[in-house]
Amino acid sequence: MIQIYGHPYTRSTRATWALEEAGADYEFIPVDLSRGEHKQPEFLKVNPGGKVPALVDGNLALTESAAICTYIGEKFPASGLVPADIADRAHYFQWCFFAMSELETPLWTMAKYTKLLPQEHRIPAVAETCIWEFHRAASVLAQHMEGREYAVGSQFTAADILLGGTLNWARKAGVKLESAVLEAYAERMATRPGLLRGREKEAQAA
Ligand SMILES: N[C@@H](CCC(=O)N[C@@H](CS)C(=O)NCC(=O)O)C(=O)O
Repeated sequence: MIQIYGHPYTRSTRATWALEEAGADYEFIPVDLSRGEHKQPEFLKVNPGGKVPALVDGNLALTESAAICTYIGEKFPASGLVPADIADRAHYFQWCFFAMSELETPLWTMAKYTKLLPQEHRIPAVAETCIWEFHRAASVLAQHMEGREYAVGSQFTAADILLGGTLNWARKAGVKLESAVLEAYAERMATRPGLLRGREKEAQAA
């Protein structure tokens, strides 16, 4: 059975969300970040990088939430999480890479430099630039999402997990989306039953 190592309300929810959308059986193994369990030898054997999520499926150990969601989509093709059509799949990768590089990076940089890095490495003043950069990327997505339900083709894919999850991260961090189209998309993603079930599973195990 697939195992997901993670912590509630982190990027591991992308993995549990994808598994719930696929209707897959899986075990959620809590790694308590607040107690430093991600830096303990037991977890470092699973992910030497010391970060969640990590997926284990038999002999396969995999890290990076976008790669994990894509693996789940390919393991369960009926889920449609990764499109079968080659052109749709090309766009799927385009939007996954966009989510991880253009959209997420400014939020992650802001979080690290304002509260996560050791005090001596923080530079709170970068927050303003990060928000500006986030809006620059979000406006590209807003233009793309005009008149669309999902980011790729006409059905939900794991690209929506990465994009929708990141937009909701912004909202939670108090960064306004400044687009009615993106607000509606983020809300549709935030209320997906698969996401709510994934969160529930993480909360129960933690
Ligand atoms: N690019 C990685 C980032 C993973 C990551 O930074 N995870 C955070 C939780 S959301 C973590 O484990 N942080 C612990 C640490 O950096 O010490 C992914 O998308 O999976």
